[in-house]
Amino acid sequence: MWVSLAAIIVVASAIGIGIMLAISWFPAQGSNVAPKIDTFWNVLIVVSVPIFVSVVTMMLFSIWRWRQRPGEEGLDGPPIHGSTKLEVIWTIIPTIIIAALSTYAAILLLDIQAAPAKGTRVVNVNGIQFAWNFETKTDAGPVKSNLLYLPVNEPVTFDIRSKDVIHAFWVPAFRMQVDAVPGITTSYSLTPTKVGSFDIVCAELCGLGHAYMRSTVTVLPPARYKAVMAGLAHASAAVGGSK
Ligand SMILES: [Cu+2]
Repeated sequence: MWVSLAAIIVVASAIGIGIMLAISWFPAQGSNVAPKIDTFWNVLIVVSVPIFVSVVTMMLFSIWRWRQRPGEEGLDGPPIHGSTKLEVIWTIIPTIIIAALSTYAAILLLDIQAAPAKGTRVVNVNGIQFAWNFETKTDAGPVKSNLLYLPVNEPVTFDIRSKDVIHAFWVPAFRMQVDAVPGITTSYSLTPTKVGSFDIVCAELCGLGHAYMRSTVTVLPPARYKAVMAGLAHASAAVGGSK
């Protein structure tokens, strides 16, 4: 009986892991951080699916095997006084799993939060109910815009601020997210690795217009980026000058 149960758990876990890994959970990887985050996610799947399958299998088996049959309504099971051995096992195994995953997560976090190299491009990200705006310095002058542009394969640091309530600056394709908190500057750095347009989303419920607090980041080849930024710098200067 225990052998068949173990076999069911092994087979169902393998199927479950296969299905979960086959699902594409996230948008295309758009930054150097994305593969690391996705690998971490896959590790979590491989570790957690067998636990889920084991618990559900044992629960269903117990319900079936030790269910109350007609005529047993008044009966009670034999008294149980606990099992030290079992309790030690079910404390130690989860402790090891949690400690290992936490260590992996901490190492990964330190890695993706490593200080940016000096001279890294800085984009000031400002959250406001209910929009994002972006400020950056370029060779052609300062640029202010509601759409974000970045050159591909060049590291960038986002300095994130809020003018009112707490927002969160999230580009799902980049995988990174941090709160925009009034009064302080939060930041993260990454390198966009894929040319294209990606969603920017506010990931912190910030009021009635939260769902509309979206923008787009367009990652461009460096030469194209330069041309676009020159045009925007011109426009920004014109707007500034007309005040
Ligand atoms: Cu918001």
